[in-house]
Amino acid sequence: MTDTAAQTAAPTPSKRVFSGIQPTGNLTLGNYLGAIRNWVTLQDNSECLYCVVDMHALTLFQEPAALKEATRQVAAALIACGIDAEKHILFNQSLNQDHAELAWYFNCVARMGWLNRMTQFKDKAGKNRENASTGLFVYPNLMAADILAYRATHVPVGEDQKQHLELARDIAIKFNNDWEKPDFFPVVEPLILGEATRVMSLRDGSAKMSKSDPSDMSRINLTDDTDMIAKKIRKAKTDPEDLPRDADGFEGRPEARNLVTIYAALGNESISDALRDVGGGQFGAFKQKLADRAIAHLSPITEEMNRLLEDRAEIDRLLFRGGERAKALSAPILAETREVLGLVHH
Ligand code: AQP
Repeated sequence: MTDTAAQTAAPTPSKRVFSGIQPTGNLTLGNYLGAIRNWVTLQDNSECLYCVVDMHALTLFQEPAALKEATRQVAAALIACGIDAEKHILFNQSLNQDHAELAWYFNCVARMGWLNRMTQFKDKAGKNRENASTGLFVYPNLMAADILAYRATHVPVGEDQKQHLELARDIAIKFNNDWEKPDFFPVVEPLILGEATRVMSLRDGSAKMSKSDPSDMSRINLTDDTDMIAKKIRKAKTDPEDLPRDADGFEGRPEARNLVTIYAALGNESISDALRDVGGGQFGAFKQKLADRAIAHLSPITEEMNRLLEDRAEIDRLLFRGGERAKALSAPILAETREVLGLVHH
């Protein structure tokens, strides 16, 4: 393409949604309630791009065959949950290299001090910071690029991603200011929706439910069968008291709060409504109700996911088509960005 005018990006719709998920293992109930369920709802009134962020996964070592398999599994899970890959765009990140290019420009915009404050880097790098990959450190710059390559305006995420989205806002503002292009990149809005914005581990109410937690009993996977779901809920950590009658009674009881929050979110009700039903009862009976609700909700998803996984080539084709459509949206935005930065590109 030699004509930059022809590359001018079409006006972005007033609401364009982007969000991503790492193929680092089986999706969990936390991913589902904190993010994916909201992704599905947003499809009704917005243009949406959903991305399996395989390049983000590489910030920690991934065995190649497992990464490929997890990418297909996550794509199948998203479709099974209700993501419409025809009406909207579903793809894996590495299919569109514009993310990586824009991330480099953002590496030159974001400040060391901003990244040094990121709590997820501290959590994931642990005590051995010197040995963490540089990719893990600049992860939030790639995340900002994922979003801003499409000038997306809204990003549905769980509570844990709030700090990264603030950084994406700071990058957009600094870019627009430094190159004196007000509104070049939108200042994105996080959408943190629903009752279960931070689902906690079933073994420890103070730790986030996470797909890479070494203990499988800490989480419910979207691939778990009904017996496994029931077993994990039965064995979930609790305390010796009965359930409280109102939310104030959760003080100092993170496990009770977590299980009731999951119960409420699965039933599409508020925590106070859920407590009207189960408050004051014993954990044994409550856990049975929770297991019934979780199984009723998740079994159809698991079934559909397994059906889709019978044809992995079709999943690959679908992701590839999504990648082409994503690229068509980002290419003109990247062309404009190069022009703003002063890169010769004709
Ligand atoms: N426990 C959770 N409760 C609510 N929301 C959650 N999310 C993740 N865990 C919870 C949301 O799911 C989306 C995708 O997350 P991700 O895969 O990009 O990475 P993550 O946040 O680091 O999730 P995990 O499961 O903990 O992955 P690993 O173990 O690989 O680090 C995001 O919107 C996230 O907020």
